Order: sequence, then C-alpha cells, then structure tokens
Amino acid sequence: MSYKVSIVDDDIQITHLLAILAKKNNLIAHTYNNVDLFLDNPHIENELILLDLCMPDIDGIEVIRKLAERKCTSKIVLMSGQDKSVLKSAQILANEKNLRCIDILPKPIHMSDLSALLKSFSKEKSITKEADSQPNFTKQDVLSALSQNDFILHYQPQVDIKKGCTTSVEALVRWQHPEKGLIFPDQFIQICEQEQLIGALTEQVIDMAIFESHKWSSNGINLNMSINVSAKNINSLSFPEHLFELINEKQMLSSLITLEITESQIMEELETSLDILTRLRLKGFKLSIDDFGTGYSSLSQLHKIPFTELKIDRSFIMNMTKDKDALAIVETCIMLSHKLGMLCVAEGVESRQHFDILADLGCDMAQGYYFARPMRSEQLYNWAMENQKMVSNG
Ligand code: G
Ligand code: G
Ligand code: MN
Repeated sequence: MSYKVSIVDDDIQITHLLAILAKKNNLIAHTYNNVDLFLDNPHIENELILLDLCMPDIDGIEVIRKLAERKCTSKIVLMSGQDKSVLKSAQILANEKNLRCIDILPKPIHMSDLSALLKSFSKEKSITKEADSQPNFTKQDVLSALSQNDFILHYQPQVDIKKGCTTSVEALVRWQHPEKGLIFPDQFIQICEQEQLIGALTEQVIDMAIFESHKWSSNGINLNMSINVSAKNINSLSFPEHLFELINEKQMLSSLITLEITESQIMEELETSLDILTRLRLKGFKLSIDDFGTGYSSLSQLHKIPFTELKIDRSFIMNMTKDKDALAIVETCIMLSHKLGMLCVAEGVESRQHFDILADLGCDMAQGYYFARPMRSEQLYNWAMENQKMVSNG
C-alpha cells in the first residue's frame, strides 16, 4: 500500500529531488512549484505535505492559515533556509491552529534526515492502519474487563544514575483481552475517563502494584513504585484518604509510592488539584510531574504544587543528541528540578550516549529501552536480581 505526499516548493530542483526520495520510500509524490495550484488541488488531503516556508508570492504562514481554515488533516513538514527558530515558531503556530505539523527541516536539507522521516512515516502509517482497525471499546467492555481482572501491569525499571542500580519501577497498565490480545493504554484510558471508570481502574492498578511489590520485597528486592494517575482521579476530594486506606490495609508504606500526573493534565484544574495533591503529600506519597515540557506550566505553578520529582518528556531525551535546543531543554530541566528540590528522571533513554550525557548533566534517574522495556512481574524480579549482582560485583 502506497501513501501520498505533496511536495510544495518554488525550486524545481528541490521538488524533483524530494520526489525521487519519496518514491524510493514507496510513497506517491505530487510536486507543486506554485502554491495556488497546490491549494486548488483535491490532493491536498494527501497524507503528508512537505511545505517550503519561503516562496515568492505567498509565505508559508499564509499557506498554514489556509490549510487550517480547510481543517486539513494531513501531516505537515515545514522546510526553510531561515533560522531554525523561525521554523520552530511556525511549527508551534501550525499546531496551535490544530494542524499536524510533525517536523521541521532546515535547508540545505540533509537527505539522510529526510529519508529517515519518510521511512518512519511509511512505517508509522502501516502501524496506525492496524491500530485503526481495532474496534473502539464500550463502557460494557471495560466493566467486564474490570470484573474479570483482565487488566494487568507491566513494570519498567528506573535506574539510579550515580549508583548504577535499579531503585524504582513504573507500573504501566495493559489489557489482556481474551480475543484481541494485549491492548495498550492509549486504546482504553480515555473511555475509562469518559465513563467514570478511571477510579475503579486506578484502584485495581494500585492493588496489583502493591501485591507485586510485597512479593518482590519478601524475596529480597525492595523497589519504589511509580503509578500513573489520571487528572480525573485527583478530581475527587476523598482520593487521598481512600488511597491511604487502600495501602494501609495492604501494609505498604506511602513513601514507597510515587504518583505520576502528566503536566498537561495537571494545569487544567489547578485549584482542586492543589488541595488533593497537597493532602497526598501530607500522607507521605511522592508526586511526579510526568511528560514535563509538553504542557504549559509556569514556574510559579510548578513551585506551588509540592512535586517531589520531575520527569523530562522522552521527546527531548531522544532528540538531544541531534538538536542542541533539545539538549538545552534537558539541561535546564535538570537544573530547575534540583533548584526546586525535586528528583529528576529522564524518560526514553535509548542508548549509551543518552545515558552518558545525562550522567554528565547530573540527572538522577533514567528510564528507557536502553535498560529494559516494560515487562511482567516475574521478569522484572529476575532483572532486578541480575542488576543487583552486577552492581555488587562491579
Ligand atoms: O507503555 P505505555 O504505552 O503503557 O504508556 C502509555 C501511557 O499510558 C503513559 O504515558 C501513561 O501515562 C499511561 N498509563 C500507563 N499506565 C497507566 C495507568 O495505570 N493509569 C493511567 N491513568 N495511565 C496510565
Ligand atoms: O508518559 P509515561 O511516562 O507514563 O509513559 C511511559 C511510556 O513510554 C510507555 O508507553 C513506555 O512503554 C514508553 N517508553 C519507555 N521507555 C521508552 C523508550 O526508551 N523509548 C520509547 N520510544 N518509549 C519508551
Ligand atoms: Mn508515566
């Protein structure tokens, strides 16, 4: 199956060259050296648009506005010989207008960058096609999964960078569906939130996490447990007491539990959240601000909420080796978290190079495929055992 790409640039040589590359990646290319022809064309709803920001008759920002008016759903990549900061601002503007600007390419274009982008687009497209074919789940589906205990947890290690050993894990929920196999949270968290089932799901998640944590610790492995909670969980004023009762019953210490809340969700309802989050801290739970850098929290908001940990969003970690702005953001996040007395965790650590940079910058914890993917409880136990041995031997 081939996907279509529109290439819009006043330079004929560039459109020609890009079209060749697109074809090499099994994409069907339509080239335009004139914006009006592009905007008149029904192919505008192609799946990918490569758009030059600086053209003689019309600038790319105007094209962005026109595409936004048409509610264009294609993925867009902006190209320009201008300063990279201009490209970045244009990308932000496009996304603010609900377009899907997925990347920017400074000119002269490095063919390897473009090739990688086209390749990942083709690949991602085929994956999304599979994902799209999955049916949407209903409230009834979730209710029956809850009653049959079909939700399970996978655990991903978090490594203490200085000590070199695993000190915590993040619990990540999955749905072990009897017919459809393993389903990831992006397919069901939203329906749980909409149907007021997120409280019940979180409760099961916490139960399972505490149960496994007990099992590991009675076998000699003591790990902190990070649990993701939705902003909908912290809407309920009785959540802190309820959670505290739950872990008291299971004889677990609240100080071993970190609750992760994504930055973008937390800022939506700051007042109620502030009450609940403060009381959670009073009860001894730790609090982490997840996917940091993707939301819009201001420094004063960050200061108001008693977070104990800041998790840098994985997009910055994954880009920091090739984008010096991403590196600057990582560096700033580490400094900021330390100045505010928080632990700093880097997500999406995929290589030795990532790890070395983070160690140099003084980041506290690292999590990512470089160490391990999320895994079942028994595997995690074995992994932590091995990891402990490596540290004590070396
Ligand atoms: O591995 P993964 O696809 O699980 O995680 C995707 C996202 O799903 C994560 O960013 C995380 O925030 C969210 N998530 C994972 N587990 C849970 C959970 O138990 N509860 C909630 N509310 N979100 C979760
Ligand atoms: O947003 P949150 O931190 O809760 O989500 C963790 C998500 O990140 C999970 O979906 C997990 O599977 C994924 N993840 C963990 N480590 C890596 C990594 O090194 N690379 C990538 N691409 N994803 C990762
Ligand atoms: Mn998380």
